[in-house]
Amino acid sequence: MYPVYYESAPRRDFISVMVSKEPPEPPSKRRQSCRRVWNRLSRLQRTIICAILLVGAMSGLYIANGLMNELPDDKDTLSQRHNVFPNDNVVHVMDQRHPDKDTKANQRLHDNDDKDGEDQKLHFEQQEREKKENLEREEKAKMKPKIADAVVQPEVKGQKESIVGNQEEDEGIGAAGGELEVNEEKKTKGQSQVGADVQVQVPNMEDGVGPQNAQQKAVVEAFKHAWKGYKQYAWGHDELKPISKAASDWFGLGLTIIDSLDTMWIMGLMEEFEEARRWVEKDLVLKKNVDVNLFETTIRVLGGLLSAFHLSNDGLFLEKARELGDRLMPCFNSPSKIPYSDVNLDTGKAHPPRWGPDSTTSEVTSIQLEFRELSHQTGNDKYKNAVDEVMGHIQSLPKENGLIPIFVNARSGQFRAGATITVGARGDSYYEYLLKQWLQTGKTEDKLRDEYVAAIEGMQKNLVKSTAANGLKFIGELVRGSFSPKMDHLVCFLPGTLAIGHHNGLDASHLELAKELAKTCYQMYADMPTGLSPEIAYFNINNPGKPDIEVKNADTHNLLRPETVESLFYLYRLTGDKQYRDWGWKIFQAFEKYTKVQGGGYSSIGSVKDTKNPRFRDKMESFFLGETLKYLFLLFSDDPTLLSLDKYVFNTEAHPLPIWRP
Ligand code: DMJ
Repeated sequence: MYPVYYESAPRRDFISVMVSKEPPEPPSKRRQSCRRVWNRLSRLQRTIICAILLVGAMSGLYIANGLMNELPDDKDTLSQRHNVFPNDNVVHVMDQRHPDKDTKANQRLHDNDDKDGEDQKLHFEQQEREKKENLEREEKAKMKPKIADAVVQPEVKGQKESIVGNQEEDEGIGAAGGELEVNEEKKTKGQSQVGADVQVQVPNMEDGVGPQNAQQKAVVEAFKHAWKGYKQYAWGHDELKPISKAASDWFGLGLTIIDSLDTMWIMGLMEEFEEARRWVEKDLVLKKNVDVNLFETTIRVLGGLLSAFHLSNDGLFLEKARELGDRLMPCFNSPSKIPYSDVNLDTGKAHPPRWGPDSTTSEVTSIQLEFRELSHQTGNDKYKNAVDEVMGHIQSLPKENGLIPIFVNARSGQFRAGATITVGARGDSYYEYLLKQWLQTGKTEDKLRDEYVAAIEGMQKNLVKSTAANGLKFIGELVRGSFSPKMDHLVCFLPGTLAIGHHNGLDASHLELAKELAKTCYQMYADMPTGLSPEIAYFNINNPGKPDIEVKNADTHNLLRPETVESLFYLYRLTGDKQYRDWGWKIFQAFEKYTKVQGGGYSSIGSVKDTKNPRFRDKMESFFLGETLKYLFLLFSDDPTLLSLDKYVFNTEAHPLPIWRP
């Protein structure tokens, strides 16, 4: 009876019965009774018991062996990660970008501690499957990553080490009294490996990158048309003159190519991207005897290179960004540390603008995102320190209701007394970068947020008014202390910025103002016969019998600017209201109708009021490809993870830079 019971009962039950329900017999007595039971068994019964015990022992050995083979795999996974990034700093940077990767791996290992043998086996089998699937996914991703993945999880292959170089050596570049001293030997050392072993990731057209619908396709066609003209007539120059089918240069840095890099990436135009990359590698010469504007070069070229680096994971772009950063650094060697507006890229001589003594306030306060990101990527704090010092100084100056005059002197460090206060030209991106710097560092620098909030309150109080006829809200200016109902198209960036601020926890009144201003900005297009906005509009605040918007003859031009479609993108992304898309589509169609040039390119026009003769100005600004078409493409995207606004902050030239994790 007993043996039958022992055999058929589960082993664990047997043990628990023996231990918990019956008092144990003394060992000698128990051994004797076992022997008696054994002797009473027939030979057949003994053989069966022996066979069962043998099979049991072999199964035990087999399971134990399986466990030994499985356990080291997780360790391998961890050590592989460390082999890929042997440098401590690199691991740290990568961890910031993969905040949950290690946590998940650790959780898996920790979970295993709680499992019994059978569960463990199942668990390990599942892990095996997962590992295989992951490997397959990684292989696929190498070929066709989602844009969101490609940019959030760049696998830096070696370039970090070569970029970081030697900090002391770096200090020699661009230091000393505004003169640029480039030690070629040292630079070569730092550059040697960069771009050599580059694996450019290819975005996936079906997977969130590239056009997904008819409207996006139309925008991509527009980009291709613009690119065709540029490539044919202006390749390597700053801009295309689409009417005369010629090129024009401002700094001689191939502005259109660099401004377009990330747009091409996002649109999935990989052939064009590769071609542009080759130009950057072979033909972009930064040691050039040319005076460049610090702000324009920073937002277009430095921003464009950094963003291209993030999207493609190609160290060439970071190396070029670093060299450019070094060549711009002499601007900061001013008595007040407010940077000079211009610098010669070869000699390093920095100076105020040719047309006046002062730097522009929005210019010196809208280079921070790019220089800070350069420090973040290179590990060299000098870039960040320089621009943070500028911000610190501007923060220390007295302001009226958080609003700033548009000029500041690089020698005295003081605002120009009586200078205009505006959210348009020369003031605009100061406000934009207050918010975006706060976002860039993961909302850690609350002083910047507070200054932004104070500035928006200052605008509400002093600059926001409504038209008499239809109550259109707009933002005017203070000229020598008096209100002027003038608004630049440039101000139309503000609705987008306000919407991002609200998305990040700022007051609901910000979103309300954003919606009102976006309506006004769209009206600046819709009210014009061509459907395109003038550069500047005046608003009628006194006479209800007069139209809301008046355009002076000198202001009727349209430069293909992005600000309105930029705001429409943010508002659509953050509210889901399709009206913003409809407005954007109408604006796009007007660009197509009145600015497209046969044979290739788009041109700014002289009059948005004249449908018969809009007067081509023969200029295609680089920001048309870098910003306007990019924001239109993003506006028509249904995928909120495409350059997620929780992961990226766009610089003022529409180049996405990653938000750091605190
Ligand atoms: C661009 O260079 C940037 O958007 C800048 O902030 C303002 N001007 C142009 C676009 O209009």
